Amino acid sequence: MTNVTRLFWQDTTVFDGTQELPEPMAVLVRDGRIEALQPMKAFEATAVEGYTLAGSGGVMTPGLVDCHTHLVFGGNRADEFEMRLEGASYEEIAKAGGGILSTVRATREASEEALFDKALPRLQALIDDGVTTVEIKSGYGLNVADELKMLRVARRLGEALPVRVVTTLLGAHALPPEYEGNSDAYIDLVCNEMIPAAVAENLVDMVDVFCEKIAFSVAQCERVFQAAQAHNLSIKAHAEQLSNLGGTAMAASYGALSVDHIEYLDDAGIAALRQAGSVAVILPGAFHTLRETQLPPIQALRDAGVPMAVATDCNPGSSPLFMPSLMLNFACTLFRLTPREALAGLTAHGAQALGQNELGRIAEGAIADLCVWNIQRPAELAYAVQPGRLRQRLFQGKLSHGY
Ligand code: DI6
Ligand code: FE
Repeated sequence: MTNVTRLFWQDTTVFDGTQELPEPMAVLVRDGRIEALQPMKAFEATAVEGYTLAGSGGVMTPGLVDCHTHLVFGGNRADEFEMRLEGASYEEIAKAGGGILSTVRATREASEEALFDKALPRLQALIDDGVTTVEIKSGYGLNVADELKMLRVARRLGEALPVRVVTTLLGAHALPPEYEGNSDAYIDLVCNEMIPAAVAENLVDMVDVFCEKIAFSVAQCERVFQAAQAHNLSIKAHAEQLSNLGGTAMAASYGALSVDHIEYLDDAGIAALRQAGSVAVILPGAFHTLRETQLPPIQALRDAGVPMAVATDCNPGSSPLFMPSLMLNFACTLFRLTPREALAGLTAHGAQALGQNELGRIAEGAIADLCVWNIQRPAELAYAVQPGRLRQRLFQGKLSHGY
């Protein structure tokens, strides 16, 4: 059906992706986009043909944008969870061949079908919590065939469920065992084979790296960015998560859409983000799970006007947490974001971290991904951790949850 007109009209409070609007607004959706956003009174006077979705109360927000996930993976790491509870650190486990590499073994063994079947309910959990756009990274294959297998699963997930999937090649996530002692040769593989193969199959939208002592150096990550840009792919980085290597400033100098984690970010890194217009993605789920004590420099980012996004980072090791609304709560309680900042982080700023300015907003011309929640004020979404508050969800103008 083309040219379907829908009225979405309630005396709801509207959070537009940045702020709460001063009065109830009605939204007119045509062909999957927001055509008009008007005060209720003006809207009532306009006669429009079409389907009407009516109700009262609640809070409307943009569909949530989870801009950083690793939700396709094999196996799980409950054993390492237990080891960490007994005192082992994330880095120690990684150095002993566990951590990311343990998930690499399980992911390589899994068929594409098995990976898809395991990822589907994880993605459904995000959708049930209001997500309409999700970024999914590879990074547990670490060879051409298995990285492409992961990206294919990510693409298929977006075809199977009413959600937009943005894919990211994270070949430079960890050094696979067969390249032990030869990390530059592995970076050659990422640059010269993995990226071109993913591009040839149209499987990749962005390229990410893990810039860390237990992963890749600033110089190695820089080579990956050069290869990505040679293929016109956007870039982003995991940086300053466990230590400060300066990956943020380097990524910003290449125009990274975002730099993620950043607990150890310093003033030079913040200045670089501001200058490049990059988004700072904060991941309170990983901070919580790893019982990290170094807080990201929130006040300095705020003072510098760097947009902050919030995401689940859902993955089997450092953030086995598949609930975006819990991240709103964590961002406030652990990082002292305001509820408004946290919600902007999962909507407008999450979209910005994906280079998608038509998403994560309730504004004329934006894609009509919308959620209506059974709450009275936007701050309640961050305040309480309570599944089941999603009343309605529209994906590209079509109702996919509620009635
Ligand atoms: N940082 C993270 O938090 C995830 N990847 C990364 O580079 C963790 C991935 C994992 O532990 O499996
Ligand atoms: Fe991550």
